[in-house]
Formats: sequence, C-alpha cells, structure tokens
Amino acid sequence: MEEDFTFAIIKPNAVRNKHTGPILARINEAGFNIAAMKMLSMSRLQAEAFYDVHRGKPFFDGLVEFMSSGPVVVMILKAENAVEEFRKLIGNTDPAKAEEGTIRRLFAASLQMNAIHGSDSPENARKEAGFFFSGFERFWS
Ligand code: IDP
Ligand code: MG
Repeated sequence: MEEDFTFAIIKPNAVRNKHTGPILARINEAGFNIAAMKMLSMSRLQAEAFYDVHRGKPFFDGLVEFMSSGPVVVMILKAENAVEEFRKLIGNTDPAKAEEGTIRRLFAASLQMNAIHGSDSPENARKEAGFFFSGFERFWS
C-alpha cells in the first residue's frame, strides 16, 4: 500500500507536563516519519473551528477552553495506513478504556486531557493538516 499521512496534536496537558519528548519517541519507534511539525498556541476561535463537529455537545466549551490553554505541537505523520495505525497507537478516547502501552493510557490526565489527537479518516487528516500548515510546508504529499 502507498505511504500516506495523518495529522496529530500533542495537547496542552502533555506539553505542560514535559511529555512531548517521550511521545515523539514513541511515535518514531512505532514507525511514523514526522513530515512537518511546529509548536503553537491555539486561540479559542481556532479551537472552536477545529472541533466544530462537536459544537453543541456538553463537553464542547470545556474542550475549547482546554485546547487553547497553552502550547500544543501539531504535526503531519507519514506511514503506511497512517490514520488507522496512529489511532491504534494513541488508544481509546477515554484513557481508562485505552489499551496498555497506548499513548493515551500512558500520558492522559483525564478523558478531556487525553494527551493527543489523531485524525479519524484520511479526508479529515487532509482537512486538519490544512488548518495548521500552509502550502509551503506541505512536504507530505
Ligand atoms: P477522539 O479525539 O478520540 O477522536 P472525539 O470523540 O472526537 O475523540 O472527541 C474529541 C476530544 O474531545 C477528545 O479527544 C477529548 O479530548 C474530548 N472529549 C470527548 N468526549 C468527551 C467527554 O465526554 N468529556 C470531556 N471531554 C471529551
Ligand atoms: Mg475525533
């Protein structure tokens, strides 16, 4: 199968707790290549737009508040079957349900502060990557 990509965010709790390095190491050890990466702080408006699909849900306001609470690391990750393989590596949304050894199981502080985001489809990976990386930064395709 052709190598494709996914989009990921190391969330504010993980950056704050100095888990960026250990998380990046696990991503590389799992066979992903980091094709683009930067650290930035999301505004409330950006966080709202990024999670627009969850607008209206009970956890939306808290999620937006959390995601704009400090620096995050956004990246494009390349691997065969990247979207699916990365979702396996990060584990269930709820860290209590995530398998042993997954990034969320290891580094999440709670269901909301679950350390990392991974796109749920190739279409969303493209859309979400376009949110943070300009045409000049698109090394992945
Ligand atoms: P995902 O990140 O595994 O794709 P989604 O259902 O898309 O999970 O939810 C997006 C993010 O919203 C989650 O990663 C988590 O940070 C937060 N979230 C989801 N459900 C809840 C909840 O019930 N309470 C608090 N936060 C939640
Ligand atoms: Mg999702």
